[in-house]
Amino acid sequence: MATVVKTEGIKAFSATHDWESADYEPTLPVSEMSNPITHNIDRAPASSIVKMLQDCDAQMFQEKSGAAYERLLSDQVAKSLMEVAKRVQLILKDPQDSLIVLSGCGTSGRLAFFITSGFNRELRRLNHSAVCSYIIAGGDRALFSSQESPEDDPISGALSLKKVSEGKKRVLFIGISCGLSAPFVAGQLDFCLQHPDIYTPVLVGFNPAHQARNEPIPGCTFTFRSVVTKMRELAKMQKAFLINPALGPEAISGSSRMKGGSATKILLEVVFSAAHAANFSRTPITYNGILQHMRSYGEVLDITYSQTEGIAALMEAAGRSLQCGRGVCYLSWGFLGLLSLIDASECKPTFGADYKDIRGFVGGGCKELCNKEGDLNLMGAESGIAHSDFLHDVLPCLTDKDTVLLLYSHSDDVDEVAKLARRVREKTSNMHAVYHQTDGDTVSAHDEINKLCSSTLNFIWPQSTPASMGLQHMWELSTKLLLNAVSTGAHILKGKVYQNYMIDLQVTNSKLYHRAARLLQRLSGHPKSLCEEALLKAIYQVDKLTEDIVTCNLIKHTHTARKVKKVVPLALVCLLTGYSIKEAQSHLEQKPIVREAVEACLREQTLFSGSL
Ligand code: F1P
Repeated sequence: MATVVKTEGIKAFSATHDWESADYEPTLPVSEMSNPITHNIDRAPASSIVKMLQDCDAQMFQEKSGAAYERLLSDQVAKSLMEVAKRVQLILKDPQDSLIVLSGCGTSGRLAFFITSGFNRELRRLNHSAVCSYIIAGGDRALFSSQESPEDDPISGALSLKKVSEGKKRVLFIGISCGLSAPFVAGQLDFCLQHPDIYTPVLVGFNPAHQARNEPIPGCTFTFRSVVTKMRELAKMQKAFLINPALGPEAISGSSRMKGGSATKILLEVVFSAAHAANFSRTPITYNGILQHMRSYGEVLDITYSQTEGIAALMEAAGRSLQCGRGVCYLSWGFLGLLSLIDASECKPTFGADYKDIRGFVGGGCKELCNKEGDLNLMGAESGIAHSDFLHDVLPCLTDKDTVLLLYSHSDDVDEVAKLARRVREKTSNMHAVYHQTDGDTVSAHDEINKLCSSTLNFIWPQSTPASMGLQHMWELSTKLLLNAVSTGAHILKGKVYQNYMIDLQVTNSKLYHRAARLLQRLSGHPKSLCEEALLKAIYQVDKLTEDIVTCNLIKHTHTARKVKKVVPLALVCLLTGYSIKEAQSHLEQKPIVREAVEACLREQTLFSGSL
C-alpha cells in the first residue's frame, strides 16, 4: 500500500542561484549545502560534468569584496597563514624537543600523511631532522581504505596526540576537519586547549566558525563548536589559529574529499613552503608572497581543466567499466601514486562502492610510502596496493571491459612504466595514460607508452614555475583534480548520484548518518522522525523497530550499517512506497541503477498523489 507523500523537498535551483545568500539552505553549513551549479549533474554528459566540476573548483579562488564568507584569498586567511608559517619556521630553526602534528579523519587524515611525508622528505634531503608527524583516525589502515567510524571517537583522538607528542616541549598541532565536525579532531583540539604550555592548536576547515557542528559528543562536555569558540578567543592573542575559508558547496553535496581536500593541500603547502624558504633560503614570510603562492594554484586548475575533452573521455571509459560491473585500476608511481590510493579509497563511503570498483596501485606499495605502521598487508588490509599485488591479483583476469589508467611524470622511471604498460596491453586495449612533463622534455619511452594506450592526456607545465611553487606540487594537485573528476564522473554515469546528492552513501559514522537522514527528508518530504525510523529499519533490515533497536546508541547503528548495502536507497523506497524491506530490496534488485530506481518511485508517488 502506498502512502501519500509530499515531494516539496525536490525543488529545482537555477545555476545562478547564489549559495552565499542568507536564504540559501539556511540550516546547513556551507560544506553540506548543495551546489546550484551541479543540480543536474546526474543527467549531464561527461563533457558537461567536467565543466561543472571546473566551475565548482573555480569557486575556491573567487575574490569578492564585501562577501558574506571569508574565502581562500581573503585578507584574514593570508594573515593567519603567515603566522602559522612563522611558527613552523621557529620549529625548523630549533627542532629540539619540538614537533608539528597534522591530524584528520578520512581524506583529511590522508592528506595529513601526504603533506607530512612530503615535508619530512624534503627536510631529510637537506640533512635536517624530520619535524612533522601525522595522525589519521583509525590508524594507517585508514590511509588507503575507508574506515569511517574512528572519526566519532574524541578520546582516541586526544590519546593519539598525547602519544605522538610524548616528551615534547613545544607542539604545533594542525587539526583538519573540512566540515568543522569530526569529534576525533575536536578531542585533539580540546586536549591542546588544556595544555597551552606545550600545544598551539591550529584548525583547518571550510565553514565559518558559527557553523561548526554543535551536536553533543557522547561522553564529552564539549562540542566542536564550543572548542572553536574557545579557539577564537585565543586567536586574538595568537595562541590559537583558525584557517577556515568557505570554498562554496561541493559538487556532490558533502563530498569534502573534493574541494575540501584540494584546499587543505593548498593551504598547508603554502604554510610549509613559506616556512621552508624562510629557514633555508632566508626568504622572508610576507603577505604578498603567501597570496601569490595561493594564486598560482589557481593556474593549476586552468591548466588541468584546459583538457576537458580528454578528462571526459577518461570519465566515460571508467563509467562504462563500472556500468558493466567491471573495475578501474590506477597504476602509478611515487607520490602521485599516493593520490590515486586516496581517490580510490573514498569511493566506498561516498558512492557505496566496492573496493574492487576503483583500485589504486603504487610501485612498491607501503615500502615506498614510508607510513608509520609499515606493511598494511600484514595488518589485514582489504587488498594490496603494490604493483606486485596488481600483477598477481588483477592482471590475470583483466579484460577490455576494465579501465586501466597509468599516471606518471617525467621524473618517474619511464622505462618501468613502459614495461608495465606492455604487460597490461596484452590483456586489455582499454588502457589510458596521464603524463606530466615540463616543456622541452623528451623521453623516447613515452612514445611507446603512447602507442600502447587508447588515449593519453599529456600535461605540459611551464619550466618557469613561480619560485615558491615546486613542479611536484602542481602535478599533484592536477592529478588529484583529474582523479576526483574521473571517479566522481564514473559513479555519476553509473547512477550513484541523484541530482547532486550521494544517494548510496555509507552510513558508517554520525556525520554520514545525519547526512543520510537529511537526504531522506529532502527526497521524501517526510518529517525527520519518520525518515530516521526508515533509516533504522533499513540498517537493521526489519519492518518493525524493536525496543532494543530504538534504545541503541548511534555508534551501534553506524556499526551495524557497515554490513548492509544500499541502506539509503532502501529506506527511501520504503518511505515512498510503503513496501516492506524485502519488497524494497527486490525492487532495487530489478532496477540496479539506484538513480533510476529512486526516480521511478518518485514518479509513481507524484502520479499517485496527483490522482487523489
Ligand atoms: C572527514 C571524512 C571525509 C570523508 C567522509 C567522512 O571529514 O572522513 O574525509 O570523505 O565524508 O568524513 P572532515 O572531518 O574533514 O569534515
